Amino acid sequence: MSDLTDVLVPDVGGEEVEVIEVCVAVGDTVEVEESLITVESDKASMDIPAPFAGKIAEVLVSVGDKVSIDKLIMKMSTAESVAAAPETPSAPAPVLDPAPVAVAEPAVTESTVTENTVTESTVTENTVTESVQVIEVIVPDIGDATDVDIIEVLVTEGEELEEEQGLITLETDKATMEVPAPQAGVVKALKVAVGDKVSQGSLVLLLEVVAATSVAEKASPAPVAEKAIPEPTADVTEKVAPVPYHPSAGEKSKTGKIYASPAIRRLASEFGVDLTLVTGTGRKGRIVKEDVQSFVKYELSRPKMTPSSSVTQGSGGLQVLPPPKVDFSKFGEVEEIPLTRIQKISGPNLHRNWVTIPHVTQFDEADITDVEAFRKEQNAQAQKQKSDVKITPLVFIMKAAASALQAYPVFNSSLSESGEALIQKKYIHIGIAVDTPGGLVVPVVRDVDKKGIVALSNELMEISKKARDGKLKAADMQGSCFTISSLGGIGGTAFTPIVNAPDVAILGVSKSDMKPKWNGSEFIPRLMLPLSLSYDHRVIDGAVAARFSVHLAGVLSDIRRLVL
Ligand code: CAO
Repeated sequence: MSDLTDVLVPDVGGEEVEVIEVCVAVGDTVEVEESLITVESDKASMDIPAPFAGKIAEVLVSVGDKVSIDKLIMKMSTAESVAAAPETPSAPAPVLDPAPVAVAEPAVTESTVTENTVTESTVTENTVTESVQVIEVIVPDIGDATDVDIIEVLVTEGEELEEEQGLITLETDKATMEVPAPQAGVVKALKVAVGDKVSQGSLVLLLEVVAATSVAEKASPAPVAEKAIPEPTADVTEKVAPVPYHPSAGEKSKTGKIYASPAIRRLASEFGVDLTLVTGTGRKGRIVKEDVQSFVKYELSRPKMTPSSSVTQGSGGLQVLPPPKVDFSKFGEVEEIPLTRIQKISGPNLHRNWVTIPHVTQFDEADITDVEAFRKEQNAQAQKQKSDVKITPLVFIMKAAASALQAYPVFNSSLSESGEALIQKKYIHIGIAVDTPGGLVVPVVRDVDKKGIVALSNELMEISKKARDGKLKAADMQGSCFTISSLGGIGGTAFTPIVNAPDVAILGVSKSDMKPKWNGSEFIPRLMLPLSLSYDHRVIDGAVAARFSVHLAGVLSDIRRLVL
């Protein structure tokens, strides 16, 4: 057919590339430079744009095809070419990202562009002429407002603009609005600055635009210094809120591929946006600039919630930086080991507790010399009686904690959901942190205040075994009022445990150590147990925490108070 022009793949670097998107369909009308297909090599993705404005007559490639230079991809027609054009293959210049590739560009010899003049440029195809024009962009109808402040100039001289890209932001006492580019082009001269006052008709800038015209159109010269009046993008009667991004807006690509031009990919990479998370609102789910912008706005304003970060604070609240991306293999051999199921569950909980509870840790020591002597005696007797019961320091600490919880009930409370009341518990159930091969779990020993040392020792042995065998049920880990994390069997002098919400406090226990203590006349050796009491400072005051700690240490130091 004589009215159709072949569209060929331009020089894409001498290699075969894959078609990852066909952006048009038969019957579509396209503008010059509008993307026809997007191709991707292992180095770059690039758009193959329309060499002229026209209609798509045939599409000869599909997604997944491999193409290279001079491959016929489409046939196009223009209204003008129907009458005048001989068929000549066209090789449009692709838009490349990131590395430019030599392209067989149509020769464009741009002549001087001056303000308010029209300059003709080259014939690029046998059928199409491109003319470079400079147009004046003026402030559109902005209602009754006059002398409106420019609060932002969004472009610079020489900048290449897309159609509808914001140029300036105006602010009246009623509204803010953006004046967008009426068409794509290059800013030749900016005529305004921040702080200027403008009204309808004020000159904003001179924009150099390229217009495709047919040979026939060329005969009648384009008007000198066209005035381009953009539509303002905001209602002037109201302050405009930022465009909210809605994750379900637009279409997701059905193939799972990202449909975005190199310019959009570049923009996304500048902002660190993962395009797989962006929903495209363009044709066939194509991601356009506004999609990236609204995604960024949405991400900045929304509460953060990721598998490793359970922080959920409202807008303007806590923001958590993403972890740094490091390729460790650059520095030596590595192996990726998945987190255990327990770690995946407990990690986000620990993180939430760490960042949402204002922690304070009170350190203290308890003299357990007498208790330790008693414990050893009990264990020796049990051995003689061939009993399996083994008493560790932990059960005494549990009993002492139960006594302190009774003496200072605020430690035996939880904040209500509203955060405006305390739920005071009348029972004393204590969670015990147990180290298992799969990770940390916290089974709960109930009614600690009502149980004796031997019963508690049995129960502790039982739940520790169940925990290590992975046999704990969900109910075994619910209902704690207070938690104890004992690292005393391992070592260390102190640590700062994380409060186990909804508890309001946790006791960390480190390894006891024999220390010289002054008894008023001499130093005597005493076995001292380090205690680290972390508490939620929203609920517990420092003075109460110190008293709780002193009470706890006092009970642990006095065997009579413990067994009573
Ligand atoms: N000071 C000195 N010795 C201590 C001690 C202390 N504070 N606490 C325990 N010991 C001794 C015990 O007496 C025992 O010694 P013997 O075998 O000579 O009698 C030995 O250390 C081992 O005790 P244990 O750890 O088996 O028993 P436990 O009752 O003290 O603790 C349990 C039980 C389940 C709490 C513990 O095994 C455990 O898992 N601790 C780790 C908790 C944890 O990981 N916390 C961190 C949470 S944050 O990540």
